[in-house]
Amino acid sequence: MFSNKEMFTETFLQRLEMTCGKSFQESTKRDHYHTLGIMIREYVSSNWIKTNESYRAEKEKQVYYLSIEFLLGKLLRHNLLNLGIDDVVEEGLKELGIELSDLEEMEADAALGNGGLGRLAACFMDSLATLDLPGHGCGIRYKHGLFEQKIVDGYQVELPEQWLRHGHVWEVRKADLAVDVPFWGRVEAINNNGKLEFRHLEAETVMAVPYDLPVVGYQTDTVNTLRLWSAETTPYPINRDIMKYKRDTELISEFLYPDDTHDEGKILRLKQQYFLVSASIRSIVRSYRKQHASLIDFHKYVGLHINDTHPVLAIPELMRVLIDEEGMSWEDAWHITTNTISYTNHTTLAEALEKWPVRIFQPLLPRIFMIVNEINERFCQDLWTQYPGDWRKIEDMAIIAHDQVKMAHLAIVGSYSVNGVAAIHTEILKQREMNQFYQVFPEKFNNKTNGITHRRWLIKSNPKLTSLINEGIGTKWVNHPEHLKELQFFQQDSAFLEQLYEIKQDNKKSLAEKIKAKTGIVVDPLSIFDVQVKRLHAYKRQLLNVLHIMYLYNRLKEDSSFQMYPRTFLFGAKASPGYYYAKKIIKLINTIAEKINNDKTVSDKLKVVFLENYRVSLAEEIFPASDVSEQISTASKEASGTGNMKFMMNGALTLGTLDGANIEIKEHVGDDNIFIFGLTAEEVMNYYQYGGYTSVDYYHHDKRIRQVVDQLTNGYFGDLDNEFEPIHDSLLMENDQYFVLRDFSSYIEAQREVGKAYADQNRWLKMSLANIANSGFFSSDRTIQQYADDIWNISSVKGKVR
Ligand code: GL4
Repeated sequence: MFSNKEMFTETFLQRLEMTCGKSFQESTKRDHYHTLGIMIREYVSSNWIKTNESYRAEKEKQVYYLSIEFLLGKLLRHNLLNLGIDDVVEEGLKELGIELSDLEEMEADAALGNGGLGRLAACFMDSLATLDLPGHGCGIRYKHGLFEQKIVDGYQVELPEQWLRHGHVWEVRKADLAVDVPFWGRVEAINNNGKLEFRHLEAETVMAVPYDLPVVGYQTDTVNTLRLWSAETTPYPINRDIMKYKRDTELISEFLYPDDTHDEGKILRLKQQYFLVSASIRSIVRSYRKQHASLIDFHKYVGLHINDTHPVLAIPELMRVLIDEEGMSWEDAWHITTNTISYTNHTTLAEALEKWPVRIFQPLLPRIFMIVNEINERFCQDLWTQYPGDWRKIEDMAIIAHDQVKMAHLAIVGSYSVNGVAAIHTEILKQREMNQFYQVFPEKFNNKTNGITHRRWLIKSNPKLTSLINEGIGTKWVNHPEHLKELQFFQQDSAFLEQLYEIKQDNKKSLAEKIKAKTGIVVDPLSIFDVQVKRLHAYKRQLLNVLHIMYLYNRLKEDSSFQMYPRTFLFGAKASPGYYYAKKIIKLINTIAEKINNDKTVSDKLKVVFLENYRVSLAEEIFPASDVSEQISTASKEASGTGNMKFMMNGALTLGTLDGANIEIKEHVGDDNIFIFGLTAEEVMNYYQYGGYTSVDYYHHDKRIRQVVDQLTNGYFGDLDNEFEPIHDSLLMENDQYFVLRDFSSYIEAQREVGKAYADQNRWLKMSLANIANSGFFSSDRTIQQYADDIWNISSVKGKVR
């Protein structure tokens, strides 16, 4: 049906009538979108079935990527591109008077994630399928994804997200594959001929129903599966208050927790975690059982990867299945489990390290708690043998201590691989945060620097740049992004650089139009588009950016001879609804924007725009139109960052600290093609450890700082009733935990360099080209190949799917 335009239009019209029960004349854009979606899903279904059949027939080892978040965004254009039918469809629809881009507007972003961690999982799905690797995703089908953000009077207001309102055309509900997940109740031990057996009695059972999405690789027949679980009531609950049972059950897959950098100590969150893990493992074991007589070789055929600690209950859950359901000994079960599970750590922020009070954990998951307890006791005994008498160390490292279950400790002890997400992050884990564990299990620790799929973040989102690259170096970079390096040959080619310039300008114009339409603010595409888009968090230091803008504004107002290249500062950020300080920063950005944008005396030099409801689909319009990529976190705090890679790939230059993957970006582009400033991670950590920083000294000794900090509270931006006092206090009274004032001067200096470099267009374009040319390393294809080779031990099945 997609082999040519004519076949496509014919089938499309037929299907439209069949699925929507309407004539073409009566039909709406939504009907068109829906029909096209169904056609595509139908088109992939035979390869989907064949992929699964071949995995079974070949007894391939398969990996399941367990993640509490998958930040997918829209799938229509992405699927068309991967299937190689985007042109046929676009042209065919045109014949019918339909614009494909209008249909894309109909699709809701699947926002089942918060930020980097969830988007990484989505990029990994794309790379796994594209590399023909047997790897699937397991997640939760939240009824409401990440909240929709509105800005009202400068403040963030959250609305429930409604992505399922019109259904989700890519999913297939598989009610027949539902599994039961038990909570609460009690455990009874039974002596069966001298062997203790455990039964979980009087549990409240939740039915987990899978919704499968096909994950289509780029120009390959491989179609993997992303299985999202939905919580439903079991048909015959016994002895219950039915309404309460229904509410409690459905709540499990109702909302995504809107924060990934905080440990949410809520029963519901723990329920979600066990729900995901238990449903996934039950269904994986069930299909495994059809192929294998026992689970004794399970680890040779199955890998379970846990994306941060949220799915760490996979460890005791697999132990439970092996012991209670398969009758294995503890030792056999432990051998299998610790050779099946691998774990990625995504943050060293203390507030994100999950800990569960025993008083919550034990009653909710009684059998799982017993197993965790046993794992802990055995681990502590081992430590005792290794460090006899060192109570202190054992207490620090225990999985359960002070009535808390420490999820990261469980993850390290129960897995065979622990990886960080950028070189510096892994070093910090090994040398500092997890050093005690590193000493006991050095062989488990390894680094896998994050990556992003260049298919979505370059080919799909920046088609003009993609064409230019293809004209320059052909298309082999598409399958082997490291070939982007060949773009370096065009460093001296002024015609090529000119085209690069034109493309960036076109993309900036489109974004400018969008900004005008959404906000009424007119921005000049000839100004520098200086962009910070990411979650709002103190450590990411949007505040440093704002203070710099205030400084520029002051200079322009006070000194008529002050020269600067015109700038447009763009922000996009959601603050977690309960994160008071982050919300204040949003209000601050909007407040200074209001004043600056309405001041005619600076309007040819400075504009500030806050883009509402930052999300995957908006990000796809922003990266191609950016000149400067703000990556200004306090060094040591951002584990990797992945936005930094998306900017780079689209030719924006990084202005950043030596944090996370910025360091590796610098190594790849070279010192001349990046702007680095601020404290190093080492310096930051030394300040934390030994002290020596007094923020008020910087306030007193630098009048630029004094001026902008005073302006937070002196009414300069309007009478706001001490609105920004908490920000002011964080800088002075609380000694500026994130070293904003410490790095201020160095940041201003780096920003000046940015302005200077941009003014020399030829120099800038060469720098921009160097960034694109060296971005191949940051493709998630490279990352996933490393996971496949070093951690999972799986290989390409290319050619096996027939
Ligand atoms: C994060 C990190 O904060 C971010 O630096 C990293 O790029 C991302 C993916 O590895 O993981 N960790 C948490 S928690 N949320 C993130 O986005």
